[in-house]
Amino acid sequence: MSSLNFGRAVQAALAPAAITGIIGSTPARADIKNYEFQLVQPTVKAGADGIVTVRLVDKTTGKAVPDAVIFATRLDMAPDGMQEMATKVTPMPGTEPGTYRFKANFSMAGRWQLTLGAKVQGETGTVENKLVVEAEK
Ligand SMILES: [Cu+2]
Repeated sequence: MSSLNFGRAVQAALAPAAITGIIGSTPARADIKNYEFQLVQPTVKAGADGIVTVRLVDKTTGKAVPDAVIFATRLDMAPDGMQEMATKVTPMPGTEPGTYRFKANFSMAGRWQLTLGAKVQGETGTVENKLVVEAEK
């Protein structure tokens, strides 16, 4: 084996570890890691009918991704040390393709963590994101 080939073999062996180790990396091929949820607005009005809007984005194209199946949601105040302070999340119809809206009772001002799991059409695996939204009085 020439030294060049040996170098390639080592690179190939290390590649998967390198990809999982770098947060936000964008491998060239289609990959579920290329998708992420982003908050449309970082704040929400505290109260019973707070609406959080998120956009699912394909980071390789910057485009919003419609028709994802949201299968897991949790909203709690973990960012302010109140993990046990969780509230029900109700999905609402989106206002435009690629955006997803949720209604919840933001009973306390402060930082709330929205955990989302989703399946994207045509991709294996799941998108999992935690977003922090600030409830303001
Ligand atoms: Cu709280």
